[in-house]
Amino acid sequence: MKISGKKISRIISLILLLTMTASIGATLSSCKNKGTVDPVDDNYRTFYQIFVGSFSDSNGDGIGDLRGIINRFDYLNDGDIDSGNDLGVQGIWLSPIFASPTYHKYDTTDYYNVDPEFGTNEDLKELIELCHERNVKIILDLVINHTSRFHPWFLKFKEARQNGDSSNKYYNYYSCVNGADRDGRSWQKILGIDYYYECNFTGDMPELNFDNPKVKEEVVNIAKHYLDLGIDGFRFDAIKYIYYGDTKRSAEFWDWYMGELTTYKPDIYCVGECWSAESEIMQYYGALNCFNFAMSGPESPAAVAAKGNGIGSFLNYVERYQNKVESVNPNGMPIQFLSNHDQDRIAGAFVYPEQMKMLANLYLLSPGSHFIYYGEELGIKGSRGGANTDANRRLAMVWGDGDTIENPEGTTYPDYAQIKATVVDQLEDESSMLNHYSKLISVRNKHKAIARGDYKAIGGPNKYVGGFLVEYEGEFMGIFHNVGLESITINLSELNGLEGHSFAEVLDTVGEGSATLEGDTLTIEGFTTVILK
Ligand code: ACG
Ligand code: CA
Repeated sequence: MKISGKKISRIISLILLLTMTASIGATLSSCKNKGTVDPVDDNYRTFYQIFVGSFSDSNGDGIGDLRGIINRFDYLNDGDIDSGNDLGVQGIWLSPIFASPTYHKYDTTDYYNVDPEFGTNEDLKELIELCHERNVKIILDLVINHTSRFHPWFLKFKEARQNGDSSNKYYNYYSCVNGADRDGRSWQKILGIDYYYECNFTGDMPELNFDNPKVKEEVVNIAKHYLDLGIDGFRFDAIKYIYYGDTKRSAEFWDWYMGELTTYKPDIYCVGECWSAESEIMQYYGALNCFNFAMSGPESPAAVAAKGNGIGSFLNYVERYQNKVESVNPNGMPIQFLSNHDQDRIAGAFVYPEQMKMLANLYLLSPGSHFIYYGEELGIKGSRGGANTDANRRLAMVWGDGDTIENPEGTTYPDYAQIKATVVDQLEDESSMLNHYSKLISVRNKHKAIARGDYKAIGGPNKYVGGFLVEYEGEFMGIFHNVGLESITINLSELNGLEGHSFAEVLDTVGEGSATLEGDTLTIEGFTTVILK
């Protein structure tokens, strides 16, 4: 059971301050007795990443919008955990929704208004309400490192610089240096003067100056505004760019920022995007959970295993990564995903759907909180291709029921290469990818240990088979995968690491085949995962 650590202790100290009496132990147990939701425990959810403009269109302009998400909510979560008719996700991440000149909206001109293409602030409120009725968390993509170059702050900043008006409030809003002081970061000249503004993405994305207390106040206010509205947390964009090249200072910023936000609302769900090596990612884990990029993409240990090239490194990786995260932050958890809007879609890396399903088993039946990129559950494809455009990674959802959603501008991915089986088709086909994902998520939800337990890797008798001994609240569970084609029979008592443990029953199987347990003899068919108690 993981209860110690920062977040809980913040709440506890709050309660302690209020009562000035109870001991920590007593406070914790009284929380539990009242059935209060433990905020750390409640964050082990399966999220769905929605690239809003490509998901569902409600008004016929071909662009996905918030009402489109509202209309499609039953698909995501129909509020009935046992219905089996929905995907059953318990959280959604919306790609940026604020006013912006681009289709992806990672460059905002107004942090306080939904882009008209996506709807209105009222639509957002309605969506938040709907989420909460269904116990679904909703987190927003918050891009605070940079704004659009058309943001009023930037226009005023530029003008103040050009006029040499250092008393202007906006003069120091953006990261800016004299021509001679430029370093290895990217800088863009301000017309007519010898000042350059920082822009590590493109000149259209000027970077804010976090040495300026007013800017820090702005970004706190933005987050608080959405927390007040009922937003449950954020996916923070580009966290390493706050002080680009200086991880220590960037991490200090996130410590401070998360401190401000969790003081305001203790139970927020936040995840940071630091697309870097593990050693750098870990430096942010004191402040917040971060995406595990190493588990994504076609060469990850999970993908290697699903392709039939050996499951061993995957097993060891999962155990090691979980330990690593928890050693940095006892309340931390891995955040797993297969591909996002910046990567070629993972389904394109697999020829056989069975392998893609196996990959889904491997990552969704692992510890932490998980993000499914919209359409991944259908096997949607999309890659940058020769035109080198990210739009190809953000293709229209394949509903198959007349949704007017279209591909984003700039798309070059050929229609013939897209999957043919739509949501409508897949709902009816018991063996579809969609039904596989739906079952997987329900299995994950049913057994709390899968997301929350401590994982110990258990190698199998050959390179296709292996799993984990998972410990949670003093009980043990077994998760075993067979990523090969052939059925296999194992004597569990002979596996290294399982000494002294025996299992009594099969709790669930997910995959192409079935599994049986008789005494210590476990038989798993090919492309199948079994969960044992
Ligand atoms: C975020 C958003 C993205 C958005 C922006 C800008 C940032 O998700 O949609 O783009 O607001 C870098 C940044 C990320 C950024 C991606 C797109 N993502 O760090 O924050 O670019 C290397 C670099 C990474 C880099 C990555 C991809 O280190 O920094 O990500 O390459 O370019 C191993 C290594 C790892 C290495 C990888 C891949 O894993 O450990 O370090 O990563 O291999 O080589 C928006 C739009 C875009 C538009 C842009 C201007 O969405 O379409 O182009 O704005
Ligand atoms: Ca629309």
